[in-house]
Amino acid sequence: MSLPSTAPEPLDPPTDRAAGPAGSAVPLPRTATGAAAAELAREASRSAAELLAPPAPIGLGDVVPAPQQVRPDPAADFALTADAVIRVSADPAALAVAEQLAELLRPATGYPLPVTDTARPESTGGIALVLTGDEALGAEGYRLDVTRDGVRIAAAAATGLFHGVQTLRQLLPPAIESRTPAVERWALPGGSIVDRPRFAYRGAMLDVARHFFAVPDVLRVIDHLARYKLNHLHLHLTDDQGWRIAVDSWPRLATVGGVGAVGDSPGGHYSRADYRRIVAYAAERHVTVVPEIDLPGHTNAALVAYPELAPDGIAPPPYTGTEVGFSYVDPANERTYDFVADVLGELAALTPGPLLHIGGDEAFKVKGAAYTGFVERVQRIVADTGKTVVGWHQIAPAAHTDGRVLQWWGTNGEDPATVEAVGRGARLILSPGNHAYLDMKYAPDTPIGHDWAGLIDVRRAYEWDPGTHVTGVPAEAVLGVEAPLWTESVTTLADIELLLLPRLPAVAELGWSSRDSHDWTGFRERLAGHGPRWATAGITFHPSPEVPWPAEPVTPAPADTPLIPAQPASADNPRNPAQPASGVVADPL
Ligand code: TNX
Repeated sequence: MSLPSTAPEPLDPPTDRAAGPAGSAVPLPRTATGAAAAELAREASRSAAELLAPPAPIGLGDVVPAPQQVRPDPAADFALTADAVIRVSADPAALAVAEQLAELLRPATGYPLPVTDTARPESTGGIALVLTGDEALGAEGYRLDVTRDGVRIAAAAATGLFHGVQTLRQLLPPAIESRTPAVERWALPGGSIVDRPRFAYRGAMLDVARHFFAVPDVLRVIDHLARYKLNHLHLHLTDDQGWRIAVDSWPRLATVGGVGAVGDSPGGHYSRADYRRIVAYAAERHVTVVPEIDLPGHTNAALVAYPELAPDGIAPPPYTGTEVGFSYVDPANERTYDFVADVLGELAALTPGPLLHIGGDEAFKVKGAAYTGFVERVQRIVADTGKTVVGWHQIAPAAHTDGRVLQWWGTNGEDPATVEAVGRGARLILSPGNHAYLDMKYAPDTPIGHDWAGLIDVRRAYEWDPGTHVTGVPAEAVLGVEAPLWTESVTTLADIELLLLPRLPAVAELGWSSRDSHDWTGFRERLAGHGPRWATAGITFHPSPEVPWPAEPVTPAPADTPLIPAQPASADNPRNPAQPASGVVADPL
């Protein structure tokens, strides 16, 4: 999905949602004879197209994350033509998805694709998005049927329709990602898909504290999540180097604590309006924002702004390095809890999602009972806001509270404290540092990133099972997966994308697809088809030699865009001589 600020206006936007065929401002004829003639003409053009047309170039199963059930029917390919219409159930949320679909398809096809909401949406001659009472699909599942006559996506809820639209997008040729009309046969492979996720929580984290990223960058990350059916964006809003969210009751947190970043990079913070915009943009894409205020450690920026929270009451200097574990708010000072209650209260009020993340990691200087006592009080404060608490798995020893969620970031799958907390009712989000940390380098020569948890190539990002990863934690206790992106070495949107892609789709597949579909060879082949899509959309990615990217040419990058260093072709990837997407950088947002 394009950002509103940069998306080109649809070509010839229909003024009337029931307007006529492409290029025509004339409504479809309403008489029976006229309608029959139009249908005849449509059938004739379809038959002619089929006589000349090769089969759809994409296979029905070539989707990431892998759908649960795929039944191809090669005789049922559908060609989207200029007169296609989108019909949708009469429901505001479903209608919004239909409009998003139209906005997705209009730039590249140049078709008007009028959207009509109706009590009984039909797919004939276009695409139907239908809300059904099919509870078997769950809140996020969908069914997609492609026949010669049209495409139908059915779901129990608008979220399922939205995910179905992401699948449909991947079944069209990569040129669908073009922001200007492309010459292409817009064929979809015939057959049906029935799909629903394995885990309810599928997310990524962006650290906006080490380096600050402006709102358009965050919106763009949300687009990437939505494309792969990820449904949570965790924002790491505070750390030693910067406080990134305005808090009315403690204004210096943002105005003083937000000025710096790692090195001499500029800081910044989100106003309440900025944050609301992020949350709303995410919600439109069926993504829930999970805000994190990291406590009691990782708080140097807060102490610079409010020294009264420091154990010695003295303001530390602003911190621009990358060490961890040295700062903390004073757990023995009542004022600390006023601060926590005010900050979390304001953030809860701004956040429609149910989760509030309190950090809890690497508080090396707050030990034992002081640490667990602090976490327990903060957990109660979160509960008082009506939200459910999430914390890094270090909070495991604290008492259980309703719904408590731990985020596992260990590297060896063993932690008795976590297992014990799960035994007391905690659920787990899996972010193993040595598989899911997107700030780890792919290879020794990756220009940015860390390697403290090892190198994480695409295969390593893919080859683990969230359901069995932590010894002693049953799959039922696993809420899902999240890929964190820490940003000590990440300074631009292109950096973010380089580390995200192509590993984010690997994590997305672990979160969405059933375990029996897990298959590295199949995954890397399906993933390969996304290189041309990203390149066409101007999205940077790492052209990993593990992935058999197609060698066909892609839309060239604008002349002034920096390129990511080319990866050598390798024996592992003989089909990669063409460097399909040597890091095309997006339009400035
Ligand atoms: C560990 S993982 C951290 C972060 C760093 C990250 C760098 C975790 C909860 N804490 O503070 O940014 O490593 O990879």
